Amino acid sequence: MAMNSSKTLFDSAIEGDRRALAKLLTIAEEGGSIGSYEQKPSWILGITGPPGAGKSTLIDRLASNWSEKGESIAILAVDPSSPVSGGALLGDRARMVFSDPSKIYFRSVSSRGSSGGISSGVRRMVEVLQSLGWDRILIETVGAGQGEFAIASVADRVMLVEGPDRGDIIQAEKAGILEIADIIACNKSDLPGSLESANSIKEGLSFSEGAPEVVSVSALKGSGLDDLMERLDQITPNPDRLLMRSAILLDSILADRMRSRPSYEGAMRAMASRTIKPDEAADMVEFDNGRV
Ligand SMILES: Nc1nc2c(ncn2[C@@H]2O[C@H](COP(=O)(O)OP(=O)(O)OP(=O)(O)O)[C@@H](O)[C@H]2O)c(=O)[nH]1
Ligand SMILES: [Mg+2]
Repeated sequence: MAMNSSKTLFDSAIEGDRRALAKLLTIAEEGGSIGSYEQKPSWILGITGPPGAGKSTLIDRLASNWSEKGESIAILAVDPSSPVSGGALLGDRARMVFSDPSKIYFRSVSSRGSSGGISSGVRRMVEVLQSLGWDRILIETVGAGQGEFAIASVADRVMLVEGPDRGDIIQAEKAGILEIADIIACNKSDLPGSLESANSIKEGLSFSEGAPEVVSVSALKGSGLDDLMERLDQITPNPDRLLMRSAILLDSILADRMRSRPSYEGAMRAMASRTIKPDEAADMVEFDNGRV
């Protein structure tokens, strides 16, 4: 029994046993208890953006560069095997072979499997990685919906990765991701349309106070990375963004808790059958000892 206890797994993981680490993360992801350990200070970056923008390629570059400086990097990639992104997971694994394996850990996080919602699963996994003393923890999520924002908001800084020809789109999305991102990396600067995209994003942001920084990079060619790394280390928390991210994460935790209440299903069905009004359905969801 002792072999399977969290304490033993924790000790093994801290000694560099990757299977123990993987098991520990699975326990955390599924909502199990891993005991309470001291959370060492880590640097946590959320990376989000549209499919194929180059998030994984950029993460791999950054992780390689940081590991060369002796830092340890753990990467949590949320659902990289979604239908849209196809074989990205295999790509990620193949690329990781070239990096120093003792300093870099890659783990994909399924959008199912975590109890109480993905953002809670990711949050618990991050806590495990923090306790084990990983220097930098990176969280990759695809897309730009509330769910992805919540996952990225687990981090204490957020980078949006964009590709070429996105200037107009991102201006239209202003009220979303731009309110939570500290920095925007306009990737694929080696391709036509990328600089225009960066300029158009910058233009769109020029009137907003405390707007995120915009940096042009090419993850493929490696250009602009030193600048990006420097800026990433200099991000100072913007109070409005911190508030916004906290609200998004809190909403997501509360929503996940509500959905797990036994009375939720009945309320939802009653509302769908139009026998009661939405507010009445909401009233049907029962709280537990005054808690959501
Ligand atoms: N030309 C060019 N291609 C790039 C660059 N960065 C990434 N790519 C290519 O873009 C494609 C998608 O890259 P990924 O790193 O998998 O993108 P991603 O954002 O992680 O994709 P998903 O996880 O599927 O959303 C791959 O074919 C990369 O080789 C770049 O800087 N320039
Ligand atoms: Mg990816």
